[in-house]
Amino acid sequence: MRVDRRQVVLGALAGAGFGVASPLWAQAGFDAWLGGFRARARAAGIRRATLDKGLAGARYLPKVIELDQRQAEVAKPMQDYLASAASSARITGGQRALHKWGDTLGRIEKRTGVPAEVVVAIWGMESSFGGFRGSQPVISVLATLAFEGRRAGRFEDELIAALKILQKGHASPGQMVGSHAGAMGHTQFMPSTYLAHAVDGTGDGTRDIWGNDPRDALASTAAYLKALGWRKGQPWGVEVALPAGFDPGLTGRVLKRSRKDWTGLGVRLADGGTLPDHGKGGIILPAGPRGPAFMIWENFQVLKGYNYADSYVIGVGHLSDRIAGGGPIRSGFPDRPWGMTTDQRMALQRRLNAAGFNAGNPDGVIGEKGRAAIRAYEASRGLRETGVPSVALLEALN
Ligand SMILES: [Ca+2]
Repeated sequence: MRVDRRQVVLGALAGAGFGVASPLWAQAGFDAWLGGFRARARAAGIRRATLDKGLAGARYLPKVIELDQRQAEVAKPMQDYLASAASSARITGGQRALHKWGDTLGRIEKRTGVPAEVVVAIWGMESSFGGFRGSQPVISVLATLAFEGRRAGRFEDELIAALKILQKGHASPGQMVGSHAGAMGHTQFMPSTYLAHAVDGTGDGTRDIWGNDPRDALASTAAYLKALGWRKGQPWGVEVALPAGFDPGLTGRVLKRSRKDWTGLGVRLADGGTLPDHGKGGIILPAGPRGPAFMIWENFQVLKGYNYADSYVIGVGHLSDRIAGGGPIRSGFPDRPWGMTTDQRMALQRRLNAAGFNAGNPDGVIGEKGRAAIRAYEASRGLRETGVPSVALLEALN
């Protein structure tokens, strides 16, 4: 209903002679949308005074929509992504942060079981250790995305959550700055995450994730991971070596086996050591069978709660290992993951989507979602379920 009303308003404005791409046209539609939003926010428990204060300076931000649409484009190759996620500057910055905030992080780790280096790695990925927390007015960002973004409903909920933060007095509208996607503070919390999981790490009664002091944000990050089910003592994942001739159809996040079974299949740690025992785990091949292989357990999924992309989780995990003194990933990366060009991988994702198997955004990265789609396709055709992308599969889907 919300979308329909918006389209009616926009349609009327377009008919009145406003150009489709005109900022004036968008601003007028946005202002009309805000009127309807106020009523829905009131119904969700936001007081009139909060709305007056919170929405006073709200404006349409065309750049936010431009960046939101750009996210859907081709993803970076995994090795480039990891080189930037765990750059030498970021590893050094993480080690410095670990030293500087060691006492705080130690207390946080004791309380939540989340290792200091994992919290610091997220801090590094999200804001370069507080250096880039974002300077966009979050209310306007969220209102723009709720008005016109790809996931309008989700962002309207986030806008209401942001207004609740104001209403509860946690922040002023001026303090609530963040990214072009509405994420706030040192570890880029969305407003709903803040409301559900932010904690006071300094003991002064505030939950300030925005200010220069990172302690509330760091404590909140660990509290969030704990709430998502973080298991103390379990790594995010470990790099493993697969024996020659290993069947890639045995890999995939959901295909879990015991340490004994994997060891029996010839799987070892990448450095040749024996596998650790953290219960049943799966093996993922983020760049296909000729690239690195990682064994993962529950904490991999916990980190996906922060950002669903496998590449993000591997980036945070690997950065945390490096900050703690670990070495680089041992395996090289293939030029063509799964033996396919980027265009072929994107075409495969599009064809799977068109055939009704959700392979996700066709960005050329066939991760666990794409592999699940392939397994579902194979099952529907009575084929052996491998989840393995290939040119032959691409052609079969034509
Ligand atoms: Ca505080």
